Amino acid sequence: MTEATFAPSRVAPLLRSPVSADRDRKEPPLPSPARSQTPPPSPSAPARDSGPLAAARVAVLIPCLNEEQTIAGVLDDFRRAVPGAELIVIDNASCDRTAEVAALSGATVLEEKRRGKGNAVRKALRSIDAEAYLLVDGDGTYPAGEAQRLLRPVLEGEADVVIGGRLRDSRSDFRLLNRLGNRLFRALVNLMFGARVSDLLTGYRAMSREFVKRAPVLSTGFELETELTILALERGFRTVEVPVRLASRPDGSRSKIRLFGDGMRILNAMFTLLRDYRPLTFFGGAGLAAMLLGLAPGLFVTWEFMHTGAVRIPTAVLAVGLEIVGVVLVIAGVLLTTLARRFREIDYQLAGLDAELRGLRREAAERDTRERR
Ligand SMILES: Nc1nc2c(ncn2[C@@H]2O[C@H](COP(=O)(O)OP(=O)(O)O)[C@@H](O)[C@H]2O)c(=O)[nH]1
Ligand SMILES: [Mg+2]
Repeated sequence: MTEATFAPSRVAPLLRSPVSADRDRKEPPLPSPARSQTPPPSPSAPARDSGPLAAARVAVLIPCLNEEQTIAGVLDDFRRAVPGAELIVIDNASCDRTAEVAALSGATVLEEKRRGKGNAVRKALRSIDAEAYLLVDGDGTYPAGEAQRLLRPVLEGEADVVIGGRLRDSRSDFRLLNRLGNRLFRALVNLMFGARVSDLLTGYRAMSREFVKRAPVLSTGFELETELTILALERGFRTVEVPVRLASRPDGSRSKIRLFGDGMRILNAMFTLLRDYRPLTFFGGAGLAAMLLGLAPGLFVTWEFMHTGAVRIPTAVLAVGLEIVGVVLVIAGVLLTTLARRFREIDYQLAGLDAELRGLRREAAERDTRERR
């Protein structure tokens, strides 16, 4: 990996919540020993563990469904762009010869029975051990030439997630509807989570071992990218973005994303993650809305009672009902926030234990090697 392949000035940190504010830096710093010694729980500790279990330094993960036409070219490009990387194609029983072509091109082919990009990627994330992971489509639309720029901040311990953002580069070949959808979802996520993501749905991203092993990816389909982005931000992983240029699929190759079905999945994933990671925003927001809604009938019956002495019972009941629902929702939000915090503490402690265990394993392996010599 050479210095020339990386342009730090074009890396945009996604500054956001106070959780990650101290980790996001405008100037990507040089890797410093002090940072690599950051005690764990910090998910930001560079993934430099190359103990006995660590296999490859870089794993390129390529989920594929019927990409026979492009997969060989993608594999060639990435083999050249990231020499020595392990190339993994995850196939979901494609109807064409994707798996065969991939194997002939020297990739490790993983089979996943359950359809869906999320299922395929999760299988690879769980079973492959590497220091850095590069996720990319098998359709040849992402430039392999940018792979080093995405991987470098991860390998140097400067970032846990590097997003290849397609929207900043106006030359990107992006269908209008996709661009609009992406913009809408991006605006929603930025609003709901206080983030500054420029491309939520990109399929090109580099991830550290720490992120892959610690972020619970539960998506089954195309909501995967949304989940990966929100998990990185909400769990305080250092996330940066580098612009990449998207190419178009060659003639005869088809995108698997369905505008409506997958759009709904993505929207659903966003609200589910908001509910789980920001319960006060989710329930508190709904509660506040109910209370504001209840104000109209409430003020009306009060005004009427003061002027005529009469009370419309149904309107009064509606007002009181909405206020009670509102208060209950806010209380739920407060309780769930406390609970979520408790879980974060447990997660923090588990991260500490995990790092300690890895340290012990590394020491044992080093001792073994010394004794054998
Ligand atoms: N294994 C697997 N890969 C999939 C599935 N659906 C999509 N992919 C792959 O995920 C990547 C992204 O899908 P694509 O159709 O390019 O979506 P787009 O980039 O949003 O148009 C491609 O490499 C697809 O072949 C699936 O169900 N299983
Ligand atoms: Mg694609």
